[in-house]
Amino acid sequence: MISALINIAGLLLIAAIVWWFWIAGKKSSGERYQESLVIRVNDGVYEPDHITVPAGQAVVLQFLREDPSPCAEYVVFSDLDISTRLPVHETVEVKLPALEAGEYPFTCQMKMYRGLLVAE
Ligand SMILES: [Cu+2]
Repeated sequence: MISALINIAGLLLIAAIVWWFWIAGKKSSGERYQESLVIRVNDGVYEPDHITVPAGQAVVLQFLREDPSPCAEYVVFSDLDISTRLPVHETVEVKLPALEAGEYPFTCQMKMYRGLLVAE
């Protein structure tokens, strides 16, 4: 009986740890849009890769590509028909129209770099 309780406590502890790192880790990689936001493109990732913007309001994102790999040359918002070339070491503005609330993934042209824009 006592060992069963200890097992349950152990499982709860593991669940708490998984929850903490998974949820907390996901949140920490995100960023909320404020006036301007620079998204760095480097080493196969967008940083931040999870961006929250206000719905119903046009926003301008800035991308700074530091990765010379041709894979990173374009950033594509496929749901919005936006595809923008990113010259290396230049900050490029990507203007987004007012969006309905929802999720809008963005990727490189080969979908190896992945990010998520959330309008809310
Ligand atoms: Cu790519």
